[in-house]
Amino acid sequence: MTSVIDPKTIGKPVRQRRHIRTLTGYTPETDASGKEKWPRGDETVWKTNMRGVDADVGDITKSVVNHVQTSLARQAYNLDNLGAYQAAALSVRDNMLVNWNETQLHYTRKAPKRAYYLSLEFLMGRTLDNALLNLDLKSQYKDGINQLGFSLEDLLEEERDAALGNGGLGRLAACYLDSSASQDLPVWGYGLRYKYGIFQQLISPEGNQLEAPDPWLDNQNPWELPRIDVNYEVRFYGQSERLSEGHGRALWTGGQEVLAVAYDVMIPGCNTRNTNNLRLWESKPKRGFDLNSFNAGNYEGAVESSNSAAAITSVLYPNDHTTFGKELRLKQQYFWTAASLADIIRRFKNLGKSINEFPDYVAIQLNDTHPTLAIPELMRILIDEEDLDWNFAWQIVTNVFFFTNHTVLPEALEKWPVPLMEHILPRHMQIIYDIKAVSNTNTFAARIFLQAVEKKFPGDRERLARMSLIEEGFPKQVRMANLACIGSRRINGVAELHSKLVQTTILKDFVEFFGVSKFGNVTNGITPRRWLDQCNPELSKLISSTLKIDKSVWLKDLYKLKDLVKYAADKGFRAEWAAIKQRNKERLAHHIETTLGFTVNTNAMFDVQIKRLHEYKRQTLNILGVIHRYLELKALTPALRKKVNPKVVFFAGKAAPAFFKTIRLIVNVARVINADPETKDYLSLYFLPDYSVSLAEVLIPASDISQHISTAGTEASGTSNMKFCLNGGLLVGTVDGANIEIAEEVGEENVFFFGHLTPAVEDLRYQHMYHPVPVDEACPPLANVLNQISGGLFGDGGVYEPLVNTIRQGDYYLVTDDFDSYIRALAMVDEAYLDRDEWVKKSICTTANMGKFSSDRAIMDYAQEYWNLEPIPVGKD
Ligand code: 26V
Repeated sequence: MTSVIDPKTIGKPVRQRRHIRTLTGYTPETDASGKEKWPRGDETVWKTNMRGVDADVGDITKSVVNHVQTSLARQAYNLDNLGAYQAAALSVRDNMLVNWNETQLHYTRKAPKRAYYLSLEFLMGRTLDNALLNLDLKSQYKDGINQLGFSLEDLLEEERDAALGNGGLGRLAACYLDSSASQDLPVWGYGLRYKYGIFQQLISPEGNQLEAPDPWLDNQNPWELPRIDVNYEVRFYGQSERLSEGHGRALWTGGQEVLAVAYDVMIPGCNTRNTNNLRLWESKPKRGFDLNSFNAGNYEGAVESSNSAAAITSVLYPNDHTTFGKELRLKQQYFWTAASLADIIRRFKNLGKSINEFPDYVAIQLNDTHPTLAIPELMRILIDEEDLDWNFAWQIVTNVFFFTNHTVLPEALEKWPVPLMEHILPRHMQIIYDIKAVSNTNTFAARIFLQAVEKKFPGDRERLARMSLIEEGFPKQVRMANLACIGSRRINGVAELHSKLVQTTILKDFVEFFGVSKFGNVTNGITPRRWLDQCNPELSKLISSTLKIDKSVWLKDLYKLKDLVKYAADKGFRAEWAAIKQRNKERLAHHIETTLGFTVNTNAMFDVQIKRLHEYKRQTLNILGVIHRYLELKALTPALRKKVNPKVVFFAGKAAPAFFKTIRLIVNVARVINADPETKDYLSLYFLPDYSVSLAEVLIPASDISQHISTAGTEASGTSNMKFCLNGGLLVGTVDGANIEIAEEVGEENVFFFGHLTPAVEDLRYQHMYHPVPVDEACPPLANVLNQISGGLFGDGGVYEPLVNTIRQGDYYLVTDDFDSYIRALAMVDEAYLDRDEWVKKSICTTANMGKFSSDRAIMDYAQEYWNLEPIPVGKD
């Protein structure tokens, strides 16, 4: 580790010195005496708001100037890009507010069934550009901002990403919010307002990952609306005393009470006035301060209790092993589910309906097991507060919740130690034991649980143990996936293969018990607004002009892209398509040059792997492949080398400590090969630090080929694969997750598949265990690569010994078994790329066939097959 960080090497964007300027192009009106009259707030509210048709450039400049002077309290002649961004954002927010208010009023009046998406992560990225596009106001703002002497492009760069997520699961939640609003569905998101999002990643000159906090709220956040008046008390610890025999009411008292305060984030739909809500909770001490302790002279105690309340929403946990068993993480989960449920119930009660109608008006989607405590929490409310009978309460609960599983990796399944649960949530632990034990002859017993299982599968003790909510051991643990499964109406996986695996592995016993109809699949999707129109505006324009349809139409019916197939035969169209890809590569190269100081060869094929680092995602396979390519290039004569396709390989992704070495290897391989005069024109490599949604928006449109190379059966879906394909990038990948369905849609001839299939994986692992074959025999080219690393070609080989030895010994994720096939697939990519005309045809056909992967399709699947929800368009009746 080093403490000396050279910004040029590690590539943190070096902030330019603030450039103070004057707002130009805006001449204030003058009154009769010649005094300047600056715009007031009430003059800057739009008259008509439907997609901003009436918002002309004059309105916009007025509104921005007004915000500079009032909301920011700054002078028009004293403004930098950050101030101008904030004023522009506040002005766009005014626009959204009108629609948002109208939408909420409309939903209240119509009283439809609503769905709530409970997710501990919402990886939103930046908002300004997305809001401008969804409101159809981008060109007006571009002109308005220009008139004021600034550039919209510069202002967009001022915004910090809202990075309240780890990766795919959080970004999926953000795409689903965009689609819910765009499809006019009454859906709200509920999450936490972390003070610090996912850590910022720095790479030291030695190639070590360094982490820094992400203080994303340091600059005022213009996109959130604090709702100090919307707050709930949440209890932790204390005692729970049963008030009756059996499974009746209990009284939970004492402990710590924390306040949950709401912050609302508006979610504008595309080409609609529907603007939904994402409600994020912040924790606060119930009383600013514990007065009792303070008065007793225990000042530290008073501060401690207020700190411990605020700590609950202070930081997003990385989703690696360090998360498990952490008291604060459990408190986060309960704090968030309790506040969200209280809010949902309050809204339902305002309808004046009886509580047994709750499932007719409310559907709650559990995004992974993180919000599973909502199940015992709703039981607690119905039994202890609403005084319902246990069976009746259970019937309501099991008709309200829906559960999405996002991984079948056993080590990723959440479990909570029983002693910790008993300590923090004593009442919920009682309820969980009640769910486990209840057995009478009514509806509940007919369905669940152990006695009912026993009845269906008499004597099958192992099955009983597997299905139990409590895993035996020291300590005993609560299995959250089992609880989510029995407490939900339906359960789904996120891609066809993954959903099958869920049903045949981790939840097999439950499928046999409940029947298969309770289990389904909703293949993930991505929003084409952000992942095509916003990140690749030139391609979006070309598509609209070619298809001769307004983008607002095809962006909401992505199957319309299919008509592009016929243009693949058109030479002129292909040339335009290729030129856009080239300009996107140059845009990426420019970004890298200005942030990292590296000059990237834009005449090369761009090969990208961007995702969290994990053994199962096999970034190691990729870097070992790069080394193999380098060694082959070195072995060629200069004349033969000239015939090789130049390639630039990009990596980006944040890592848990267990995978720091992989980053270090990538950075040090880059150092060697980028400096090798013999090969650097043919192969170069970059690790881009601090992967984020915004970086993905620059990388994805520039990619020719991207890598989705998880061991078969381990990546539930993947969603970046969809983003690359939508932007005309091809895939090299394993037969895993959504790769399979992408190939079904775009044609297998357009995907470079390799590797063993899912059913073979278990057998291979068995063979490794009982009939190990040394890597020199199993795969000589790989053995050569490993020997070069150990031999010190990329610096001290000893550093990489653990990583290299894992592979030498036949690793669990089968790098050795798939290496040959991987190298062959990459050779096929090279060959295909040589015929550029054919390549561009493949690229066009890929984009054209991505209709299925719109998150609009996915969200409508949930609405129809799970939640039973109808669109409620604003202003259409
Ligand atoms: C978490 C952990 C934590 C412990 C170590 C191993 C491990 C492996 C995976 C995970 C991820 C858990 C849930 C998750 O984020 N799943 C991702 O969800 C995406 C959206 O459905 C999907 O596209 C990704 O394939 C899936 O990994």
